[in-house]
Amino acid sequence: MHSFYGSAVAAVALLAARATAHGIATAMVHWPDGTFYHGYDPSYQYQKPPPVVIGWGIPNDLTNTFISPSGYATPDIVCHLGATPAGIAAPVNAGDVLEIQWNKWPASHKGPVLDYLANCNGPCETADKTKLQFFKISEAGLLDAAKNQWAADELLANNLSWSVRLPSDIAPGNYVLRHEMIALHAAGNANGAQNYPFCFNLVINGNGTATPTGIPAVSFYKEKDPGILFDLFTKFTTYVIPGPPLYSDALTAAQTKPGAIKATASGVASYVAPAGGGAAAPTRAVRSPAGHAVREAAPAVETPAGVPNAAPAAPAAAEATVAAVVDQQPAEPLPTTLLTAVLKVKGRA
Ligand SMILES: *[C@@H]1O[C@H](CO)[C@@H](O)[C@H](O)[C@H]1NC(C)=O
Ligand SMILES: *[C@@H]1O[C@H](CO)[C@@H](O)[C@H](O)[C@H]1NC(C)=O
Ligand SMILES: [Cu+2]
Repeated sequence: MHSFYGSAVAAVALLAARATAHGIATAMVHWPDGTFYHGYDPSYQYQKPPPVVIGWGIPNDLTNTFISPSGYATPDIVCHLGATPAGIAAPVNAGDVLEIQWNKWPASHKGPVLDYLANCNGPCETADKTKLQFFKISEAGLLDAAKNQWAADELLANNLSWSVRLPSDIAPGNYVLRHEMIALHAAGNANGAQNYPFCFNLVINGNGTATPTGIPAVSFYKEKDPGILFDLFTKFTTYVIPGPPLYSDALTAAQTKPGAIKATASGVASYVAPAGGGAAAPTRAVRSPAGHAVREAAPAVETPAGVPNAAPAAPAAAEATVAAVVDQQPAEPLPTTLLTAVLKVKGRA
């Protein structure tokens, strides 16, 4: 009996250790605005109603687990275990910096940090994750071989945060940001690497036109890739970062300690193109003098034929959603140019 009891206690202790190990990317801060967005936490499923956040849902991830190489060809590698699309998106601009915040990360879990984007080509809230075509926008692996210093160490040193800059030339639209760490402490053995991918919905505004070629996440990695089957405990001088090549116009962001948050926001609905055509002209949340975010029409985009697409007015229901996104507002005057656009959308100019 005692031995049975003892092993049961050991099993519970092991489960507890598992649940407290590893980490989740739980939030995103948009710079230069300093706007904080909650990502997803598996505990949200017990709240009634569960919070709607920009992070993809992973209610099955109750042990804070990871995806192994044996799962690389399954949909779980896309946005983590059983992930479901986020219900809202963060409005950002091409070229902006997004700071991803993790809730914890063990120092033993050395490895690379990777970021990808995929255009949902429609609302991301109903995206089929197996159809998303991702292109890599940021990668960092072994930073200093002599010191055995990795991207994961830098993330830890910066208070569990990682900054990624969006390419400035990509076409506006609804995108999924896939942020991932790969822990290599067991990767010397087959099937030993641990992937921790997490996804966030973005509405990216801007004047870019690039539509980088992507691939499905199930095609990113193979069990025997040099950056996946890798012995962290032998002598090495280089590390080959796994996955597809970096997008040619990828930009870099400085890795810094988190800056002061200026506001907390929930997010906006993905832009929905009007029936009958018209290119996606997403909207952005801006701060109105009254302290509410309002929906601003994105600049008209020239079609190849030279016909500007009309920036459609936001539907009334979406306007109401957007008006509620920014919870706290610093009192700051709205620039005149934005104010004009806002008034136009509201039909007052
Ligand atoms: C797009 O171009 C307009 C006009 O030059 C500029 O005001 C705006 O800031 C640009 N948007 C982005 C996101 O760069
Ligand atoms: C680091 O993170 C902790 C916990 O989230 C927070 O309390 C602290 O203010 C952060 N420090 C900095 C410099 O951001
Ligand atoms: Cu772990």
